[in-house]
Amino acid sequence: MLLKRHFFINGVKRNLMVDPESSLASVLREQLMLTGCKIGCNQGHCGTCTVILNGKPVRSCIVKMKKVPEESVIETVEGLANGDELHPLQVAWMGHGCAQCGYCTPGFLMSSKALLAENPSPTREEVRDWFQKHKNLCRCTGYKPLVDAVMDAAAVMRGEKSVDDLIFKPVGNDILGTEYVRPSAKAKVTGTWDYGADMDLQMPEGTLKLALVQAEVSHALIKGIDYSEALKVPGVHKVITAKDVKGNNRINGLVFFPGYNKGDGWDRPVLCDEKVFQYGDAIAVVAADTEAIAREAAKLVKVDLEVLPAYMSAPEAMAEDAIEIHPGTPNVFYETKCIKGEDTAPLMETLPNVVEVESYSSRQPHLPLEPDCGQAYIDENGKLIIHSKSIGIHLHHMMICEGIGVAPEDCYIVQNPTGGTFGYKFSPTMESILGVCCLATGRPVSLVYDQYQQITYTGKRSPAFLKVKLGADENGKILALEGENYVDHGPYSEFGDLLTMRLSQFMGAGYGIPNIRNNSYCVFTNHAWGSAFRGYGAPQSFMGVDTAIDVLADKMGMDPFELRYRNVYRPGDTTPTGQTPEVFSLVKMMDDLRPEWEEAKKRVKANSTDKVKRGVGISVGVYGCGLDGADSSEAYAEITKDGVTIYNSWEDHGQGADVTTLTMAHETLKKAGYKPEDIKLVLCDMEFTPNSGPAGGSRSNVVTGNATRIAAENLLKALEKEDGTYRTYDEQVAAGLPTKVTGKWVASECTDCDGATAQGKPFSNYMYVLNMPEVAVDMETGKVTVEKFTMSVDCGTIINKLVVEGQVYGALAQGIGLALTEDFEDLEKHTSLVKCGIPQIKDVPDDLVLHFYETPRPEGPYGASGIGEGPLAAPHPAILNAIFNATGARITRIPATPDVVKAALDKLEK
Ligand code: MCN
Ligand code: FES
Repeated sequence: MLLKRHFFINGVKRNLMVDPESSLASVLREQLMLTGCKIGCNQGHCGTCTVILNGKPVRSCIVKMKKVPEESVIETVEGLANGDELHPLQVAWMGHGCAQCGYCTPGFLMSSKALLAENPSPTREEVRDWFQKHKNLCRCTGYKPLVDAVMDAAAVMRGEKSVDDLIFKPVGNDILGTEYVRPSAKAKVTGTWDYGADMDLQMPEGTLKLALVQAEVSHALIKGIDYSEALKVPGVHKVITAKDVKGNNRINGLVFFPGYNKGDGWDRPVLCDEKVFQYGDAIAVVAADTEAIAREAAKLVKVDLEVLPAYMSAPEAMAEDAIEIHPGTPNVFYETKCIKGEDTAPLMETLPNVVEVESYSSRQPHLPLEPDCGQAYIDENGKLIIHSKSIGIHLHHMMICEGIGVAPEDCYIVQNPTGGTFGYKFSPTMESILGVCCLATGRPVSLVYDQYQQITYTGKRSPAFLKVKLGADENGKILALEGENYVDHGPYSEFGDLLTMRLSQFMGAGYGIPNIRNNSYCVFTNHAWGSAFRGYGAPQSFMGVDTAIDVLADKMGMDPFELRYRNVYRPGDTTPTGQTPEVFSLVKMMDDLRPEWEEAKKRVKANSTDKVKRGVGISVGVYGCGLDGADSSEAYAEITKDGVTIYNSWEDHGQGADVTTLTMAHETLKKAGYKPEDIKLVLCDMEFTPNSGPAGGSRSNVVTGNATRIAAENLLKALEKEDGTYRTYDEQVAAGLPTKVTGKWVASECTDCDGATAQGKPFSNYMYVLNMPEVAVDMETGKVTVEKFTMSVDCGTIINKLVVEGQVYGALAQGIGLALTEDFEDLEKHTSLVKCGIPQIKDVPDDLVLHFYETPRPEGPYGASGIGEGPLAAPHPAILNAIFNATGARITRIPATPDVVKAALDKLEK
């Protein structure tokens, strides 16, 4: 049955025939191709699909068409601008850098429009209340810039500001360090930035839509797969299993420390053949004419399993009777020892102040609002082209070609516009499945996860069980650190050794501790596979050490700020790996922050009551920029008739690779008079762009930034005339000189860490951070609210101010989530964005204070370091330390949910 309906959509009367049971979102997207309406959760939790229906904001994914009255007025982001004239909200969104990945942007814009129609002069708190009530989530921005944008747009609409005031405009020809708006911003605020699920709808006829047949147990032997019933479903083209895979059906997990890693890296199947290793594992794929048919048919595939014991944590997998998850490789498959300075055991005996603390860092889920998705096809040259959210297109190419059975020269990966990854897309799962299915069917294929699959079947932050012992002299100088740590990496070794090495590199980082003996182990389990997550190893390390430092301060009766101050890096100190830090900025940062710390201590005390106690905490955060050792990157610069084109593969999660590629090139090219608008970008398509390495490890600003700068420099060298002026394109061609050049940069001062001692110079640049949250603890319920967060950050020269501020706010919000709410532990409970504890606007304070330091870095492009991960290294121990300051209860595990805090408070009373 269908309904005949007339709606006014963005001011135009449309006649439609609709299924009464389908959602407004699907009609807008699939029948009208108004794909500015994004699907995040399809459950009404996230607000990405917000449109205005008869004047009210609605989450269109949960509005059934039978409930949409005839002659309804529907407004979507596509109708927000007035022709070429953007709405003040759109301009404000661009001007405040609100569209990072941009996936939440259309929903927020429509929600804001409805708010301002109802209340033209809202207070900041009213804006926050509105977004909370209407369930608008953002994972990238920390929300504060969004409130700034609404306030500014409202002022414009009231006639108090000009729309021109909202956007930065360069003075002269300088954009470095400014709020220059990213090139992708306009498409993001107008709903025309097409993500993978939008491309899915645009794929031509003949494209097969894929659905996974996934394991519903965590560990099992596969005895047989019967897909005969699925094949009978009309519209099903093929069911693909491991037998159809042309290659070795394994993803190369890459062994970074051969000789120390007991596995060979080839433990992860593309499609399970012999075993299921974790819940959600892909056993088969149904390829059909539509996604709905593929999903229905997938339910009919029967898998005969012999269920094995499932080890859902490192201790369980290490039990004496535990069987090997990968037969032939021990469950504890990698160990790294950090051996720095003297033996710590005798030292600990003599030191007057010794503490030992056990703690647990959780399995944090990434929770991007855009579920994973991608497409694959054979192009006109017979090449396999894979489009996905990959944040390492060349890296993934190296990891998957052999497994899917394609010659490396016959395959290219392209990054689609991406709605956030936070690191999970360092793992090339989707890419290999797409490749296999395209080769097996000979047809274009497209696969779009729903949010449940995104949550349950993508990698997670690897939890760690940490034991840290610190020994300090009578003045509080920490002279010895000992650690024993177990990382639960799930069933796939992929990057597990590298992650565990990070614990050697960052346990004790920021503090000049001369003697370290720290053992860290990586363990296979049957819980979710460990994938990269912003901070990668640092949140685990600082959970252990910065909690222990607070315990030490308490034991010594010393102010925790002062204890840290006495220990932060000073000239002569070295990192845990024995490297000399490239700059020493922490002392100055602490000197500057001290008056605010003293003020905060007074404030929280004055505002505490018996019912709500308040406290302030402090931690130091440090993270490195780069892949270990001599990391490198490449970019191209080409002069054209219209200007200069820059090519690199700086993958954009949403962090802003476009605007900073532009700025890196422009800062050099401006010498020849080029303006930002003369520079064209070609990014992240292996067919055209060189290997710039993955956008992980906060490396790109330094490594790809340098490569881009050098490409621009090399182009100017190639164009320079004897009189110091530069040839035009026509002159260059006429002179028979090259028009396209390469820029390559290598972190040549760096060395890999030694496998036996972890000593080395792994990173050319670091980020330095101080975290100072103020919390309120409800003594009855145990609920903790972060009321204010002050953060000092040294990221070297700021390349783009909007981007850097956005990175810090966003990471800070994720840090609050990490500390208090976010988890993926219970496979039955942690199944949606909300149930996984994603911070909503009211969970993040509006009172966020940032102090930037721009200590120039000798190895950074124009003096810059990185920023992406530093602010997520250690906000969580600072929050736990603030809870202690408020209540005297010491929490040593995250997330500190109300029940965890309440239990600690109850223990205190006893
Ligand atoms: N930047 C700058 N000036 C500096 C330092 C950095 O303008 N002094 C800019 C860079 O040009 C870049 C951004 O800040 O646009 C982050 O730079 P960098 O630290 O080099 O990190 P990458 O570009 O390599 O990005 C990856 C990093 C990581 S590892 C994760 S995970 C991450 C992140 O950045 N995931 C993100 N930021 C994210 N932001 C969003 N919105 N979504 C994600 O998924
Ligand atoms: Fe809001 Fe990415 S910009 S989710």
